[in-house]
Amino acid sequence: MPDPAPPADTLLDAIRAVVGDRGLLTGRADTAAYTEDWRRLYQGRTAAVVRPGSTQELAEIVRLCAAAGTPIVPQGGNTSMVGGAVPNEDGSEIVVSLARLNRIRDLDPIDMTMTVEAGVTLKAAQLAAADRGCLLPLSISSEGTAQIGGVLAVNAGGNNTVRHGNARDLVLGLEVVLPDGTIWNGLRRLRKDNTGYCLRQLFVGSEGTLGIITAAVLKLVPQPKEIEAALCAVQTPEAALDLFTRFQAHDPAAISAFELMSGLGLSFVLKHIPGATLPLETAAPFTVLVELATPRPQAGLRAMLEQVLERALEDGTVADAVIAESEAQRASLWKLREEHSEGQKREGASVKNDVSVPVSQVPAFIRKATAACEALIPGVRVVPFGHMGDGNIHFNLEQPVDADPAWFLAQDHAIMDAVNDVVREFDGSFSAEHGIGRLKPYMMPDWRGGAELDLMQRIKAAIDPGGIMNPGKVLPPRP
Ligand code: 2HG
Ligand code: ZN
Repeated sequence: MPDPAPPADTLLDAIRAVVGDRGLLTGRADTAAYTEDWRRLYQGRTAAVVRPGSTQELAEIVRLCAAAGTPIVPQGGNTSMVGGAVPNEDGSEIVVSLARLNRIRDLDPIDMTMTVEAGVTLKAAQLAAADRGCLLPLSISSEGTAQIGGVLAVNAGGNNTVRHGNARDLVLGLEVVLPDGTIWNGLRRLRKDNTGYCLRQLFVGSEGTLGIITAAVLKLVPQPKEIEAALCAVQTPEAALDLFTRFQAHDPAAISAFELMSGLGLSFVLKHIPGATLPLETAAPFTVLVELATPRPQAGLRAMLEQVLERALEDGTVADAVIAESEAQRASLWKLREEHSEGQKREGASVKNDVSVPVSQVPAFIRKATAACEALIPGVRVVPFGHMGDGNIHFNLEQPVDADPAWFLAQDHAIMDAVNDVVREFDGSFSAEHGIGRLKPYMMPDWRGGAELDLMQRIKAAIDPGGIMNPGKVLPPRP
């Protein structure tokens, strides 16, 4: 069991000897930013934030903590939606920030791979790939802050899953510091490598509970030669699905994103985010942002987009549409989608449900879950949005106007349970891309109980027998 007492001064002295003064933050003012999540739902405490400058330094730190029984909370950009990267309140846990492991070790446009350290932001990795004529096909709203280590630790999904899969689909190799301080160097960049258990996939999605990812080999793809984006107003989620199937019928491989926004979510963005403007005549109950991309030159994407939209406008499936005429316009359409979390945050307190259902069931799910939540909390404002093309909807609930935010947040389990009951009816998942963190371990027995959870607990006990890696995250306490 990890030690619940604050780390001893002798441990902190030993850590300082490894990372130096610049690698160790101890004062409350210096550590504050690392102890709470961006929504301020969790406010933890820590005696120290360690910022190692190399994998070797990190391994030494982990060895020291393992010997002392001191728990470690690994942290990247601290953008977790589920409190996965913040320490608990008793001050016993040390935060390890990966931010200084920020080198791109290698990028090979022939192998189409890049080897990136954990602290590189996703945006920086994308730009480095683009610089060499490649695309790192993973895009999430927080990519300017989120770091590769955290992105892999939660198996982030994002906007391009419909085309390129989730983070785990892009990982060829990993370097990990294990809970006893051993460095596992699995940084292979092979497309084929059947050599026993696929260990890298065990760490991807484990949210720092089995070890700390320090570097990864990521797959790249050719940069698109044509990209087209359009914003389409629709009356219903059914119409959005209809539009999706029309693009699928033309060329499913060309759809790089198909994002849904509710009128309410969009109104929060327009109200709270400076510079956000709606290039459509009127706001609709739902809006789709569709993006098509292809690495083939002269593939005729624009013609295809126009053809599908003309037909949909004619038959009323789409009420209004605008096609981006420049990179700047495409970016401004994406801003409307990517600022949803921020717009919602500025509007008030919200309860988030990061769920997935089969794509074909998204409209029915939205209708049923909306009815369930409105019956549960009169006046609640339902804000479903997200990655419709892969079935991942952020079924978020905004506090009723004028309600007390604390009162509303105290209903979070009741709200999440009501939504999850509907998710279950549609054979969906209660956690699509944000992970389990601190928010959802209590759901695990219900959803993944029996053999599955038992196996997870046994894997955890085998790899981290001292229980020092990100305790309290992902897995519920053993009965
Ligand atoms: C997104 O898709 C993120 O923008 C955040 O996954 C979703 O705020 C949310 O619920
Ligand atoms: Zn998302």
